[in-house]
Amino acid sequence: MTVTDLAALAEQYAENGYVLVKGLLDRAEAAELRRGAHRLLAALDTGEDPTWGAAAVLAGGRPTRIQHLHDAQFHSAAFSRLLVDERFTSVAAAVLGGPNVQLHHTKLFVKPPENGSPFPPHQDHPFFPHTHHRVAAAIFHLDDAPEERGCVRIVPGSHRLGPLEHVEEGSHHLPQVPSASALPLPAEAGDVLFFSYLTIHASGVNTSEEARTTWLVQFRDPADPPAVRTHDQSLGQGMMLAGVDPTGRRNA
Ligand SMILES: O=C(O)CCC(=O)C(=O)O
Repeated sequence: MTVTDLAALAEQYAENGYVLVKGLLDRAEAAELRRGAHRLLAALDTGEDPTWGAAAVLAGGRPTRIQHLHDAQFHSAAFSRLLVDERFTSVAAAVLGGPNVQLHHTKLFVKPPENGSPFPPHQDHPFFPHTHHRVAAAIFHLDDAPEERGCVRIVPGSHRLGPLEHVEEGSHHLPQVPSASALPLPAEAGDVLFFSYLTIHASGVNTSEEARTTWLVQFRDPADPPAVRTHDQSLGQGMMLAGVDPTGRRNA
């Protein structure tokens, strides 16, 4: 990626609160990671279903389900390599607006076919608030995510609203924001969606016959301290993915 490309991506991110980077990984790499992701989930899935309580309304009252795994990079080196892959870290640094990128946490998601759980509209901010809001997510698409597979939806520009009051019913969400008002962002295997933790986002039910597989990486500027210590249990939190931590703060 050239410096000009990175500057253009950073500009889109600053304007809209997100940027979808097409083909950051090639399809063969995404397919290999997808196989690894499904192997990990088959071996390590605890059976715990992280479907949010408020998801049922979006699914018309039907039961839905989703599989997840924290810290895939502690189980497979392919995911560790991805965390420091320059194709990813160069964009991560560009959207944060500085050279330093620090890991917050990761989560592998598989939305199974036919009834894969949706996510209600929310910002990620209330889950792990930081002082300067220089925190962002990257969703690696390991298979195609058209709208019928429950792709991510975004409210463009909503990061400019700042932190919003969320309703907490098991999880923080924004019942006043209809999911249909968020823009669907269909993606292909290898695409990576970057968005601010202040950007309102959601995702739909997977009603298709294929699973939707994604790897979510949350990262931050190391100079942005947590406003509240939450989410500290994530393995590897504080690991530097690009640049250095100029603060000398101990993260462990
Ligand atoms: O992967 C998705 O469908 C959305 C996940 C999400 O919004 C989250 O984990 O905060």
